[in-house]
Amino acid sequence: MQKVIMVFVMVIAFLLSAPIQASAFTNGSFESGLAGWENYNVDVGSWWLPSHGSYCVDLSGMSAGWVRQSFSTNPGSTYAVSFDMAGNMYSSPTIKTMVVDILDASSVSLYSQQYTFNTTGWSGANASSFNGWEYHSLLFTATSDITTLKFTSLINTAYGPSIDNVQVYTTTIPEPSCMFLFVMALAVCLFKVLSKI
Ligand SMILES: [Ca+2]
Repeated sequence: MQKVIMVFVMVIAFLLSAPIQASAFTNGSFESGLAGWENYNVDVGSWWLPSHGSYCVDLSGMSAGWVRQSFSTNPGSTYAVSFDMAGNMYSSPTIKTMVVDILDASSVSLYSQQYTFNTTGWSGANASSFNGWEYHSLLFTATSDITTLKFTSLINTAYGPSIDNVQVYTTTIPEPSCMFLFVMALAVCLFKVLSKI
């Protein structure tokens, strides 16, 4: 029986340690510029050290801008979103603010939250060695087959909040076919273990 428990623990540990990237979400690190993102009045660059790869986004081009991306989701499934936030440290305001919105296919809000980043201690003088990125994560449950993730700057200057390394993961096993295969594999595994007890 201990072996059976061990197998269950290993399977659960595997599922928890292997989140599945949402397949339709793309270019979350902005390494391909703004490909895949609808956008308004933002800049892609490397004015400070990005958190991932060579590029990040300043959400205030000349004034407050935004980026958004729509991706496939399974209604009822829960997803995790993670991103890194910083701010344009070359000029005021010191506190950079943005809103993260998640909208379903009918533009109904599934999530809306304000985030801030304090640029104190950072400036153009030390931007090339910047390591102050702050990691954030959130969960939402999809209600339609298309969901939109949007980042909106609330800083109406050319020195706005910055994001990089946006990722969207499924946290459940949404496909019935996947679940069937998983259960079958688990059954075979258990049968082999039980046959040796
Ligand atoms: Ca990047």
